[in-house]
Amino acid sequence: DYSVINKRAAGAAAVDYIVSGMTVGLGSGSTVDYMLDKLAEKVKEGLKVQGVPTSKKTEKLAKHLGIPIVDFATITKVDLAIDGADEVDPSFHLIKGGGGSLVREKIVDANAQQLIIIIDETKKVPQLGTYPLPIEIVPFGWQKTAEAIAAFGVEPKLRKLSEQDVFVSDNGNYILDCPFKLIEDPHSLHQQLKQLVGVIETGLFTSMADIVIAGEEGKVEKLTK
Ligand code: DER
Repeated sequence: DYSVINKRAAGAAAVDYIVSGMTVGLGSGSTVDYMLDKLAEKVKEGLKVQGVPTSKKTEKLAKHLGIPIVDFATITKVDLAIDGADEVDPSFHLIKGGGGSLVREKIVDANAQQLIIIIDETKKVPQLGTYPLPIEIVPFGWQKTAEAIAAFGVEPKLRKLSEQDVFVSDNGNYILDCPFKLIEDPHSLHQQLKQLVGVIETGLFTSMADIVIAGEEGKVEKLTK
């Protein structure tokens, strides 16, 4: 299907920005997984990189593919981070967190000199909000935190793996998916949500992305701000 071709094309194009000696933030999600396939090929051909994974899932796949991994605590800087997104608006503000890795993604992405976002073109939107905003919260008293978020006129939904199993992030927290529908001012909404007791991080990544690579019909469109 087209989205696989487009995600693969975007992932491959992002790898061209990696030069030997770089420390690279490795995002999470299916588009990044395709990027890792391509990166592994380049590593086999001699490219020297060390990867900083943004999830246990990415770490496992990167190791399986032979991509060197470094402990984030030991490195001084991330030269380049490559990550996916659920929505991208014309100002390059993002909604992320569909895969549940938004906290580690935001920490690594925020510490990168440059952030490249790889998507298939269906993620491009005129305004953020159609995709329910993921918000990572402390499990203790989560219902109270959900009520505080509901005061913003949204119905937060606790992310579950199944009827019985609540989703738990790599950091041991819960995620609420919040269908805001239309987000007029992503940065201001993020700031208001972030201040609520019990909220750890939101999936609003504002003013962070430098380059967006969108796969469309197998080609790639490279957008810079
Ligand atoms: O969870 C995330 O933020 C991921 O980047 C994710 O949203 C992108 O997922 P995809 O590449 O599988 O579409």
